[in-house]
Amino acid sequence: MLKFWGRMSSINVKKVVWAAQELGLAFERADAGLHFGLTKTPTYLGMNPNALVPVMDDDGFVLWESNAIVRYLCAKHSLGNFYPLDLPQRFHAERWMDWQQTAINPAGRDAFIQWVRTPLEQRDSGLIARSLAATAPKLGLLDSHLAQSAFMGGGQFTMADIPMGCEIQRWWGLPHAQTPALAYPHITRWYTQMRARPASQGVLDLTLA
Ligand SMILES: N[C@@H](CCC(=O)N[C@@H](CS)C(=O)NCC(=O)O)C(=O)O
Repeated sequence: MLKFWGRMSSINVKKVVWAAQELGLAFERADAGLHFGLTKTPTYLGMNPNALVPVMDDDGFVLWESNAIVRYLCAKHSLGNFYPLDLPQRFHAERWMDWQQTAINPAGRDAFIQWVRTPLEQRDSGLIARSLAATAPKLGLLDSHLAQSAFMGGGQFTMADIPMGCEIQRWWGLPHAQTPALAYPHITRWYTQMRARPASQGVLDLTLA
């Protein structure tokens, strides 16, 4: 049985749930993290010593790191399709998954934490301003990429669309982003397609919490 631990308010849990739904897999999910707790129990720490969500258990194979879980599931169930076999195609997709984790996500993290997780009276507007400024060039770069490419990894949907779709779901949900279609038409075109995928329901249609 495929099982995930993690709350659906986490961007990283959203990725693995969307991947499993996209692949048509039967799975269970148990809430964990933030107010759900569980992540610091000995059993959970035995699965993920980082005390973070998500964790996956696939018939005894335990894995943490959301993008690694997405890669694993796509390689296991969609080799040559969501997980490209051609090496340049595969690493084109891999590169954008790494960029999501190491470039655009850290840039936008403070704005998200401040606006969504921090009470109004404790909010640091300087942190928000710096996070917005850091994210704008990344969104510009992403928009230019999607002007040339139908999907993140090329001409078809691959594993690389999943982490970025969850990233944009989070960014578009923040209070500053009322007119993204004007500023980022190509991200908007692509994200509209992601939202229309039946398997993204229950993930990209969630409101930020
Ligand atoms: N690089 C890790 C990051 C995991 C992570 O930071 N998870 C956050 C939620 S997005 C978390 O566990 N926060 C603490 C909590 O929910 O208790 C991954 O992609 O899986």
